[in-house]
Parts: sequence; C-alpha cells; structure tokens
Amino acid sequence: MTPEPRSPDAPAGTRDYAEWLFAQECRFVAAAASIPALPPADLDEVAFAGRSNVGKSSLINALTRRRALARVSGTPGRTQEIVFFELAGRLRLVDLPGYGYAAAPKAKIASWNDLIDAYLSGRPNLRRVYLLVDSRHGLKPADRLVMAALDRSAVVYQIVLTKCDKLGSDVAQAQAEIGGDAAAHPAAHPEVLATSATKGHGIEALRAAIAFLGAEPEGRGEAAGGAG
Ligand SMILES: Nc1nc2c(ncn2[C@@H]2O[C@H](COP(=O)(O)OP(=O)(O)OP(=O)(O)O)[C@@H](O)[C@H]2O)c(=O)[nH]1
Ligand SMILES: [Mg+2]
Repeated sequence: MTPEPRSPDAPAGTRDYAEWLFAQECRFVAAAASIPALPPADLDEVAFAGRSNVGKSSLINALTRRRALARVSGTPGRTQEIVFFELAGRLRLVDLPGYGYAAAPKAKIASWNDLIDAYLSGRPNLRRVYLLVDSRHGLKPADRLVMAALDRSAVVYQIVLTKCDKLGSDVAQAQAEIGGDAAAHPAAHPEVLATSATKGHGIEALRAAIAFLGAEPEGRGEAAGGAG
C-alpha cells in the first residue's frame, strides 16, 4: 500500500512534497525540433542534458516511476528533439537531445547544437540544468563545452553521474573528482549527485533536489530576496 502523508501542501523543500510531486500524473506536452515550436515559457522547467546515450531518458523514467514515458534507446542520438513532460501541472521535465554523437550527419549536429544552445541560453523559466555524465567515463570535451556555455549564460547546473551500478565501489571517488572540476565553474552546483536509473540509487535524492527548486523564490513571479 502507498503511504499517505505525501501532500501537495507540504512545503516544497520536504521529502513529503517531493514524493507527492513525483507520484503525480506526468504527461507529454511537446517535442520541439525548433525554437518556435517550444511550448510557452509559463511554467518552471528543469532540463536534463548530456552526451548521447548517457541515460537522460532513463533517468526521467526512473524519477517519474514510468517505464516508457521518455523513450529509451539502444541507438545513441535517438532523442533528437527537445521533449517536454509536465508533472502535476507544476513543473516541466525537459529531455534534451544528446550531444557528442559522432556518427550523426554534420548538418544535423549543427542544427541540434543551435537548438540546444538557444534553449539553454534564452529560456527564462529554466530553473536548473542537470548535466548527466556517465560515471565510468567522466567529463568529456563536449561536456566541458556545455559547462562553459552554461557558465556564460548563468544557468545553474548540477552534475549527475549516471549508470553508477556499473561503476562498483568507486562512486565516491568519481563524485569527488568531478566535484573538484565543478568547483572551478561559477554556475555549477558544487555537489555531484550519483544515480543509477536501473537500480534506483540516488533517485529519491534527485527528486528531493528538483522539488526543492519550487521552494526557492527566484523565477516565481515575485521579487526574490526579502525574507518575509
Ligand atoms: N546499467 C545501466 N544502464 C543504463 C542506466 N541508464 C540508462 N542505461 C542504458 O543506457 C542506454 C541509453 O539510455 P537512454 O536513457 O536512452 O540515454 P539518453 O541519454 O536518453 O540517450 P539519447 O537520447 O540517445 O541521447 C540504454 O541502453 C539504457 O538502458 C543505468 O542507470 N544503468
Ligand atoms: Mg534520450
């Protein structure tokens, strides 16, 4: 039986709220292949970015306890559009096309990059980017380019290690190493999260982190800054 205390009225920073939020209906809103096709910027968004095949779609499915909400693929570069899901009518989860897929046609890579760049640098309701990094591979040149671009556009981002079930016992070490890298980036959150979409590791913590964004006043249509 599902425990009951979860509540939409629990404060946004609490686990109760996070568990309630991610147990709600999550529906597909739009798949955009161009900037004009983006849905209106009228709801907070958190986006999942990362190299092709890093596990973005799998992580969204794990967070929302769906098997196939976001399409998971054995073929790298499968998600070619920006895909929007709306959770409880309160928050959008955004599945970005993977980058760094070398076998894609050049023209296609250029248009993906333009679309992602435009989205990441010009989306006023984008609250945070989760930058997914394969725990076995660490930061690649393409990741560093994206980090630099996010620093420039002052979009706060947090690194999330994926596929930690395949890493064995070195997870803490990988977190520490990449955390050291992140510390040099002004827009990067200092804490590196470790997850496994298949084993569920770190998923609850990520839900809590995402739900917590709703507790912060910035971007909520009210002036940030004054307490009370
Ligand atoms: N072992 C393991 N495999 C995973 C995990 N997450 C994803 N995978 C596998 O990695 C592959 C790619 O996963 P996706 O979720 O499609 O990755 P993606 O980043 O959305 O890929 P693109 O949309 O193509 O950029 C699939 O075969 C998944 O089953 C994980 O936590 N552990
Ligand atoms: Mg995908």
